[in-house]
Amino acid sequence: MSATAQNAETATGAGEQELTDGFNLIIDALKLNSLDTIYGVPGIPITDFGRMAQAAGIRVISFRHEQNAGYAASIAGFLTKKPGICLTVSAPGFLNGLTALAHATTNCFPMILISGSSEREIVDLQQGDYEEMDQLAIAKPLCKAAYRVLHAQDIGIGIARAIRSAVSGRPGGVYLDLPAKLFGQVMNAEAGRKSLVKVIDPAPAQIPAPDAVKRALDVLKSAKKPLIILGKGAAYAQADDAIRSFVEKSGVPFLPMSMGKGLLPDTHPLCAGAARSTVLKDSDVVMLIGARLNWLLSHGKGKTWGDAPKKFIQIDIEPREMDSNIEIVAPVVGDIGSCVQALLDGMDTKWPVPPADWTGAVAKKRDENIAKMAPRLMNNNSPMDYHGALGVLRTVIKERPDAILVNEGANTLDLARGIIDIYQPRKRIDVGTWGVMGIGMGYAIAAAIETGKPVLAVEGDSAFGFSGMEIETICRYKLPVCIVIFNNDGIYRGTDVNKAGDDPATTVFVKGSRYDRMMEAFGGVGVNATSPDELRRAVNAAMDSGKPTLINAVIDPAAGSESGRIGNLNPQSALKKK
Ligand code: ADP
Ligand code: TZD
Ligand code: MG
Repeated sequence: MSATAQNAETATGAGEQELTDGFNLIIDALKLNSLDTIYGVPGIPITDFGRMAQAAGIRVISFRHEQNAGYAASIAGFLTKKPGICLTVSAPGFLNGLTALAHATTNCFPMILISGSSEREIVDLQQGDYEEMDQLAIAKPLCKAAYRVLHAQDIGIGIARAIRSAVSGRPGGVYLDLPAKLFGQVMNAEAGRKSLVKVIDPAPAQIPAPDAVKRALDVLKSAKKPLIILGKGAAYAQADDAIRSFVEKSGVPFLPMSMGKGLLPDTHPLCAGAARSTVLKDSDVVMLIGARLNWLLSHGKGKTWGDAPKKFIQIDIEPREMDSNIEIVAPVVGDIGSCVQALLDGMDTKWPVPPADWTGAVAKKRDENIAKMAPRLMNNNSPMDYHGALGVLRTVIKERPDAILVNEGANTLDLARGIIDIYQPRKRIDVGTWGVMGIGMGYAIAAAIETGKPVLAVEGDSAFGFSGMEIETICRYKLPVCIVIFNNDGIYRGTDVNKAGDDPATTVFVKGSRYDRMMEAFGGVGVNATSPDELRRAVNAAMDSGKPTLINAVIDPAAGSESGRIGNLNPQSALKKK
């Protein structure tokens, strides 16, 4: 029974017309479009909405802070290609959700932030309503689109517009403003039903121009040292088979960006992940598939890319991405599924594999680097260093390739990205384009809810602190999440000393903290692990049992380096005393 019909039974007496209201229409509109999960925090004016949505069969996951609910919604969008829904209360709740909405937009994840808001008449005259704020105006510059619905009969269209805006073209965040009065507005139920819209083909295929495909293939064919870069747009596209066939048929080495890992396994013979600096420097033709030439790829220029002249081919759904940083000689605009299929179709059966001296040199460099790293990953030092601990987690994921890895921190992020191989698409989710701390628990919760797979969250102790309270949420919903905190007593390192006074240095935390005991407070499993052997036992037990678990992995406070791999981005004072 639809929520409308359910409600109508109680709302109507004999002879009266059947009625519905804003609450029920929003629920019916979401369900009609298979939006069956909401991440949020309740309160005025959406408390009853959450209850009614839950009663109507929508999964409503209640968080402790909206930012985490928002990050959950954003990654739900990435994992499912449907907009993730985040629900917040007015003003402060809305603002707490806004960081995640901006994050979704920046990362090209489809998400809809639905927020209750105060009454328009009072807000617009600035008369001091409860949680007064002109939310629509504030959301606008931070998202792809922002809409407000004032009348119950417009709810269907409002939600349809929000869905289309989130998932069509380049995906992103959408804001939907629902003033308190809307929820209680009553209308004829039949008219209400007719006003709802089931969005047909919300993200229409965007077929690339044949000329563009031919141009790209010509440039690729001419290459002596080609490279393919797979970004998170390629992972999002869910064109996994086509991408794999294309890479294998072309014979071109590929470099996965962080969340592009696993599209082809990191252990694939064409993977150049462990030869990153070599392939960026020495390649002559680079094909970008769903990856932007932003800071993560040094904007396509400078030392990272070496002196040899390079040609870039780029596949992206967003035409304005082309030439954003440097010249793209072969832009292919369209959705990745259609583009890669068109490229495959355009490759003749005798497509030439790249020269063996190039693919051989890449493979040699990769194998050397992997061999160099191997002994460090097997050390059993106590306290642990990053390599010893990550060597253990690398094996855990190798043995459980369908688990989802969540990862944030600085050293904890950079080293885990390089060390933990990923074997399947969309199994690694992390800080993304902004390098934001705080995605951890929201991502872990959404990954467990959306996929039903076990989740391993590898967290710096600082990174974890941004969303740590959500371990209660993980325990409450009994989610199969194992959190490993790389506890090095601080940000980057736990060894800084403030020489100017008694306050602790700005980057250090309480020494010897026991994060595992936080988990026990909520009925989860907490383990303190001081050696790789202990860590291995604890993670395996957690992954086998599916019980919410937090492992405090004690890491040598001196093991890390400032800002992990991106210390070079820190500005330096010329006046600083040594
Ligand atoms: P990474 O951080 O992994 O390098 P980016 O977030 O920089 O990846 O780039 C992702 C790119 O993928 C964006 O430019 C976005 O427009 C593009 N994109 C996302 N989804 C699709 C799709 N379905 N088809 C084509 N391009 C897409
Ligand atoms: N705030 C937000 C929202 N995002 C950020 N990226 C930062 C602050 C700055 N920052 C980093 O870039 S990494 C990091 C911070 C605070 C934490 C690093 O410490 P960690 O990891 O304990 O998580 P390691 O292993 O100690 O390096
Ligand atoms: Mg740390």
